[in-house]
Amino acid sequence: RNKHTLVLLRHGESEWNQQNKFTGWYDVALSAKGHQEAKAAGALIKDAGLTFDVAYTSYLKRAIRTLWHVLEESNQMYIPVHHHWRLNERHYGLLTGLDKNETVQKHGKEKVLMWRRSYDIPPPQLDTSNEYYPGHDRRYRDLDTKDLPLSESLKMTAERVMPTWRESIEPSIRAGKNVVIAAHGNSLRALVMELDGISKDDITELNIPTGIPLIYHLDENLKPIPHKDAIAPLSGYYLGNQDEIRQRILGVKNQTK
Ligand code: DG2
Repeated sequence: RNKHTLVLLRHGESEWNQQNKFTGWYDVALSAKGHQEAKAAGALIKDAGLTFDVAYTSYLKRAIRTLWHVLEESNQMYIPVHHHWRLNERHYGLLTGLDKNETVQKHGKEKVLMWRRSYDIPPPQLDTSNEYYPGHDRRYRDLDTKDLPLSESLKMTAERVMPTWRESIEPSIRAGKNVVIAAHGNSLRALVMELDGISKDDITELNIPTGIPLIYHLDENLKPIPHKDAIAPLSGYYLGNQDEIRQRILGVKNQTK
């Protein structure tokens, strides 16, 4: 029944993850720990014998660098890599650069949880004069203004992630290619929500840890085949020590206490 294997990977810890700041489209580097996590992910992929024909990643260097580490560690640096702005992290709007816990102190835990994890409530919007408005960044110069976010809910993120899935990634998988996607906490939440048919309620509970490969076995219709080590509501499973992975998932949740 297992026809295809798809590997999803949130980048290793970034400097702003480490400092507990909202990041979104800000192009922050990996922390020293993040580099190690990415290399460890590559070693796990190598040991599991996972091979890739093509890779997809975002326009942001924390995801790109993570992919490079994985491909280097697993001796697969030769494969084509496609960069898509559509795989970028959810844009955090006016929260970009703010400390997650200070934001809780200012606005309350409930509100911040809505901004971080609700399906359709976007964080407050920035305006086009804000330094974090993507229209100031050369790499987005070919985008329509309507595609340049001022802030994004998970729903809005899904609406711009899924065209890349349908038009580029899904056809590659159907053509028999082994695909790896290196992206972000929320762009991956949007993707697995669709893949696994996760409800708007259940998606609020889903937190994806940094630097841990998430493996999906798909049938011929690209429906995920639930794995015995899958952690609900996902059908895919994380490679590595399962206790440590559960701790790391909890760590993401507890960034806003
Ligand atoms: C984080 C996710 O994105 O933050 O934008 O701050 O995956 O690129 O580190 P990533 C950010 P939360 O939604 O988990 O607060």
